[in-house]
Amino acid sequence: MKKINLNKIIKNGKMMFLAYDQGLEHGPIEFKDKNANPSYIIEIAKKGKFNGIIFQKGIAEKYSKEIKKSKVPLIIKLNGKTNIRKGEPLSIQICSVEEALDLGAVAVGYTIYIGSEYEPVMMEEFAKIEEKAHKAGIPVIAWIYPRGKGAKKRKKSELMAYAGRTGLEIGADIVKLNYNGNEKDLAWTVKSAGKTKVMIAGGIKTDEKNFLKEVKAIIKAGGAGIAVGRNVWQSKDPIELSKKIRKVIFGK
Ligand code: FBP
Repeated sequence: MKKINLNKIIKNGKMMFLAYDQGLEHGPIEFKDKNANPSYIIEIAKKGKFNGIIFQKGIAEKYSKEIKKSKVPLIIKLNGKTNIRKGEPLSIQICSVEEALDLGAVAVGYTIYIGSEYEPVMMEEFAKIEEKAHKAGIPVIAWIYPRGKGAKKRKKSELMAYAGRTGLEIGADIVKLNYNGNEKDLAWTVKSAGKTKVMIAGGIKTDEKNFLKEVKAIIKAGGAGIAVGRNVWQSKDPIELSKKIRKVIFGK
């Protein structure tokens, strides 16, 4: 087993990634003019000094020149889905570890909906991805979102910690979670995740002040950072906001 190289995407134990897979997950409804263009997002990632940019394989391939030029580390999401299909959540693999490596990815990501009827399908795919990625020496990020029938009627705080622990148990280097807004619950989640780093998703666009307050709370509770999308690229001044986020996470 090769040593897993986290240094390309983590600095001093912290991380700040720009997520841009919402075009598939939610559709172009999330975009307005400029931010529909991946080149604009790459520019934000570069000028905003993000430690990683998260794309699906299509954008990684079509904009490979711009990504390489920006020198922002590329993270490829290996599964995905639209929000058109209804029913129990399932996100199936659409890109292999080999293809991601060929496209220049320094880490790969995969979503698991724990609690879904399809959880075993995603667990199995993740296991194969984790094995391949770790053999190649690259980190694996697990988006772990409790959803579907099984997750209903369960406490959000309990599920958040369960998601963190799941990340550790299945071999994820970083687990990406939705924050329930409670610092104590997050501190317990971080503890439950052990040596797997806990990163928080940005969520829908909110007021800048509130967002920065939340990032502060996340870091205080022991979170390693965020993978933010809409709050940054839907902002009027994404670079300025990125600088502020950076200051909260890295202190400079
Ligand atoms: P945002 O910061 O825009 O919320 O992005 C984080 C993210 O995890 C994306 O990677 C993904 O496309 C989206 O949220 C998933 O959204 P949903 O919670 O609706 O499945």
